[in-house]
Amino acid sequence: MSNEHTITLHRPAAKPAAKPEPRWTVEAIEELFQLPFPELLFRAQTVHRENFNPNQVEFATLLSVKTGGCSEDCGYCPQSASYDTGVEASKLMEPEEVKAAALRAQQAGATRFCMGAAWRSPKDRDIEKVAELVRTVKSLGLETCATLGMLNEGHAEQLRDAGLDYYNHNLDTAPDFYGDIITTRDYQDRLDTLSRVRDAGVKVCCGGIVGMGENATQRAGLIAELANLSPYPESVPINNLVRVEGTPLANQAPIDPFDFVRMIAVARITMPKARVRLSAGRQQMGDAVQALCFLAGANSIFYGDKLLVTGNPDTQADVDLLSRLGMNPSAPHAH
Ligand code: SAM
Ligand code: DTB
Ligand code: SF4
Repeated sequence: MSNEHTITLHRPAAKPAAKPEPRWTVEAIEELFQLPFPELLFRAQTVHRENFNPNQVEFATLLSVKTGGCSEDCGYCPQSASYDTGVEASKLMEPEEVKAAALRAQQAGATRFCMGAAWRSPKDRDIEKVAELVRTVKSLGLETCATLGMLNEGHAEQLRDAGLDYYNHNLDTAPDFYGDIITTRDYQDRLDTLSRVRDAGVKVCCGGIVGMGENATQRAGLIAELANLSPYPESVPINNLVRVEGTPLANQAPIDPFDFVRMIAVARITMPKARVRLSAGRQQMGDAVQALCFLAGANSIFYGDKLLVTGNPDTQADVDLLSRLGMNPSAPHAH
């Protein structure tokens, strides 16, 4: 017979378990999308104000450091070698040219500089060269971001050691719609690169595109994938499809602008501390819809007259827009 008074269990003091982040179901996210517009925006604004100054927007400038000729077949992309879009393939830019562009962006007021390359996956020697570009941009005091395709073992660490702050790698759409848009890689390939980036301690920039023919559940499905990454991305770019002649999605019907605003609001509610970036598609959007996006919680834009190969509002138009709204660009971070 055991004596409960004499048996003492000496367990080590339990470590407080890390609080798991709540998981979002696709259904719960669909319910957010179905809220009346004023209710949804109120909720998004409440979350935004708990986490950010709602009057500030971050300016990030993009530069295509290696353009066109990509071996992937992403149906939205003007840089895929599979489509005739008139984009000429070029080699990787030299550090001096990139430095000059980064300086111009900084002088115009950008605080983050993002370098994009039309690669499926960079080779070891490409990573060495991009690491040099990262060192150059970082030395100017800018935040650095790169988007180079799928990374292999060790690549994220090399970029981190060169001073890379963020890696952009988008999930683009819901898992069940992915195969309709891209056939040369699968969703798991994307998730694998995202884990490599996370494990290397580089911050994650990951979002997607709306307006590719996805249905409402698939839009919620993309948000669920993003919000359930643990932790969720620090930056979430929401792109409105830029319809480029020659790509399979060139004739896709544009979405209702209010649905785009809803996407921003739902990203804000489900990822409260992330920078939600109003990304591609601003040139086609108009000032009033952009202002609604800021009210819905977007607090970052791509700043500069070009995205990677397509157009973007010119810098003066953005400065004027923020000024008309009584808003400000975020101040550069202390380095
Ligand atoms: N090749 C790398 C990759 O795909 O990860 C990096 C560059 S790629 C151009 C970066 C992202 O741009 C894509 O993931 C996609 O979300 C976005 N993008 C490309 N073409 C677009 C378009 N026409 N409209 C909106 N977003 C687009
Ligand atoms: C992101 O989500 N959008 C940017 C950035 N990340 C690299 C790219 C948008 C590209 C739009 C079409 C083009 O100019 O190629
Ligand atoms: Fe290549 Fe990136 Fe364009 Fe896809 S999105 S075709 S991977 S450059």
